[in-house]
Amino acid sequence: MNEDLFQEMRQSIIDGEPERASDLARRALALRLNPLDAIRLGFVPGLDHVGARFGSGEMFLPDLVLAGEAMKAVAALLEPEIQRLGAHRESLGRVLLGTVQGDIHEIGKTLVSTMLSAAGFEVFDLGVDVPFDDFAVKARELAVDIVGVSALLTTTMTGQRHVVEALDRHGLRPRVKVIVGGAPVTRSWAQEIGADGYGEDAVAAVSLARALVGR
Ligand code: B1M
Repeated sequence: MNEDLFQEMRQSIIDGEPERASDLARRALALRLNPLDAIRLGFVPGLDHVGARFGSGEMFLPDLVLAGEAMKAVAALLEPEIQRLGAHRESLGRVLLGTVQGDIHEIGKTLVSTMLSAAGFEVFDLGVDVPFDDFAVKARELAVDIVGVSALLTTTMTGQRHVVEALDRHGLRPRVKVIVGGAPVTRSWAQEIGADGYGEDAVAAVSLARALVGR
């Protein structure tokens, strides 16, 4: 039965219909489906489909925009429930998060942010298109334990290296740990730029952050 619902979710993103997608997200909540399963198994496969078709020239920028809008509407509905499921935890540490300069992809980064706070981290989300130095300035100001840098484009993932360098220049390394993620990012890239780890998805980002603060 959930398979049919997941299929409808996937299609609502492919069709770029925020209201239909929101209705399906509400239905998932009413059915007490795990909101992360709805995201991972229902809605994200729709985004992946649109992304692949965009990459091969069969879908166009407006399709990408509409799919993104539909996904944002869904995330706004499901994220409070993800938070609620993880509420009541003690603070595990402070994390500063943002999508790197030049990059406005926010959906994955916001999911990572939600999961980290649900797991018990205090999260400061700088949003998207964050200048390299801002990560360092804010990391010092907020006395964070971890800086997380998201990048979705092969052209902007190089900015993750600049963030590591900015933290070095501000004398914050190695005390402040750096985690990187985003579709084009790999473990070997994280190693190459001197980051402390790479999260393949939001769940892996939480495990990594816990390991880095010794929890
Ligand atoms: Co863009 N886009 N986009 N886009 N977009 C991709 C990334 C692309 C792969 C599509 C494609 O061509 N197949 C392609 C990149 C190609 C490349 O560089 N190799 C691409 C392109 C080219 C572009 C533009 C350049 C298009 C143009 O203008 N010609 C443009 C760039 C704008 C810019 O940033 N400067 C652009 C714009 C957009 C929209 C604005 C329309 C929209 C974003 C809307 C928004 O965020 N508000 C959009 C979308 C929706 C996508 C796709 C379809 C979906 C991205 C997404 O939200 N995925 C994407 C194709 C794809 O990924 N299938 C694509 C769902 C999300 C849950 O996953 O973000 O991967 P993801 O996050 C995951 C993990 O990666 C990980 O955990 C998350 C949750 O599990 N993760 C972390 C992410 N950050 C992490 C940080 C961590 C740890 C883990 O630690 C800190």
